[in-house]
Amino acid sequence: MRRNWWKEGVIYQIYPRSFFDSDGDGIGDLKGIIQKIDHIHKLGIDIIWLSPIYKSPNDDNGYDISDYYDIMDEFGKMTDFDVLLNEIHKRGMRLLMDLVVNHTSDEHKWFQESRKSKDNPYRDYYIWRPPVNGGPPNNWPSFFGGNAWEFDEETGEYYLHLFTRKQPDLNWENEKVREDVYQLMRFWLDKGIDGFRMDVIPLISKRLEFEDTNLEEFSEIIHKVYANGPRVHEFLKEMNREVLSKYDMVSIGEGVGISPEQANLYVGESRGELDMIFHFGHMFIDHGVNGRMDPKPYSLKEFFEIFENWDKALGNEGWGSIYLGNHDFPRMVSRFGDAENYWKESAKLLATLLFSLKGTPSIYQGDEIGMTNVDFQKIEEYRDVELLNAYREIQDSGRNKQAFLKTAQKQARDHARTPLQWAPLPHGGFTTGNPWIRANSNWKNINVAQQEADPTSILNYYKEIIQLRKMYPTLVYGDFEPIRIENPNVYIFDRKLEGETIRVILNFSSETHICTESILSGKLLLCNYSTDETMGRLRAWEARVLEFSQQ
Ligand code: TEU
Repeated sequence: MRRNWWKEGVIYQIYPRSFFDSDGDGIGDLKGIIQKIDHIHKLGIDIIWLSPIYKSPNDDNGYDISDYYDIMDEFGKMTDFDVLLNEIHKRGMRLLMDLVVNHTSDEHKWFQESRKSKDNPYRDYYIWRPPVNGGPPNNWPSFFGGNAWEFDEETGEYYLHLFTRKQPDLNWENEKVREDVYQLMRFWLDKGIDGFRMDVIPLISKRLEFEDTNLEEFSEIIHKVYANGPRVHEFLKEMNREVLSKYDMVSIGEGVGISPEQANLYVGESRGELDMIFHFGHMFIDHGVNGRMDPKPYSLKEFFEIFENWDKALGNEGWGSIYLGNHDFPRMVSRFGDAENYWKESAKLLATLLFSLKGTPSIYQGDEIGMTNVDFQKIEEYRDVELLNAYREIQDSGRNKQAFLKTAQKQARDHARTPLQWAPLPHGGFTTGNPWIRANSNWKNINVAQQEADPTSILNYYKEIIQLRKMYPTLVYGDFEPIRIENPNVYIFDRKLEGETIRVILNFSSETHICTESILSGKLLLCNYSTDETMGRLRAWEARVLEFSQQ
């Protein structure tokens, strides 16, 4: 398998709106990132993934782009971007931008033109269809509620929007669209960025018959109807030929809707398409038939098996990214750990999993200090269009709003979007103004400043385990070999490379576990408890990393 900087590096995702506000308007901005760049560098980060900063009306917080060639007003100017890129490169780090080209904003000039008339030169930049039986062309559901078609009075036709009605899908069948996309990619690559995270890229090729779907489960609809369309690989090969192959860069596909079996069609080294994939198996694990707001239980066995299936599927041919949180999901320590009873131990254990599985680790802003889900009590505190649309559907259908709000307290995307907590100051020191979204009330106890000063903090554990990963190529390139034991709450696996074995032992529970001596032998490299354990027991949420001498 080829060795690459993007396999050895660690990714840190910035959601600029909530990162740091430098001018007191309550919204994070580029100057704020510049001011805090050393927080990221000191963590040991190599690659920064920056969520969209392009001009946008923010219907979906920047994932609805109205001008790919300019910076969103609230975030600053292009000159600020140039300074940020230089500061990142000066520190030996790299920058990935978020490429959102499955759709644009309806305020993009292409769509403004497209909707003017059926013979407008931009008409075919988007997907228009006449009414069928006086209604939408089919029954496809939008990711964000309602039908995926919006009627436009001007020309009496519907346009497709898999997300909000302000995010019309681009028509990738039109080679002028593809050319314009490649052009904007070159613009940013020529400015010196180091790659793209490609938003919902498996959705760009549509099944043009636009037949009704009879599938119930939303994740099935994504997999079988929206993703992996007939020309998706043709388009990605063309993108690679026209753009990606001409730069020293990395391309990471947001792999929504891809199954393990399909992974290497996108990221196989010989495929000439993308380099890496963010897969969704574990992130959709508790999504019921109707998605995130219809949660279902799952077992740790299922959770671990997802990572094993993806590792097997990628093999030595492809490469994945390992993540447990981003701007679309609840906070990882609240979702997969025990934030109430074992906040510090479980946050560190999850970090140990994240940095020792095979694949490029990607951490999300605030997870390095164990930020938790937010304590919103009423719908007015939420900001996410996905949640607010769903709430409106609940209201219109007369369903139970309290039950919905209770589910939102576990499942909403806004949990990841509250202001990053920098200091024990109002709003966590994120802004001197009123934040666009309320800060978590626990900013006094959970913040960067406090944890920098505490050698046993989650922040300092992240620094240690990132350093460990850099010291041991076995943690990057080593084969991943799970070890089965009868206790379903304890996960053990080896990473093996050239005779060296690193063993990771994780107790995903508050129960003490008696480990057989052999499992625990080896040189202790890292443990998430500050006092060592001599009795061969694994304490609640204990993580241990051991090295076995060269065999
Ligand atoms: O996300 C697509 C996606 O799959 C997730 O949004 C998730 O499926 C969704 O939240 C359903 O629960 C990407 C971006 O990461 C997200 O922020 C955007 O809202 C979306 O695409 C549209 O651009």
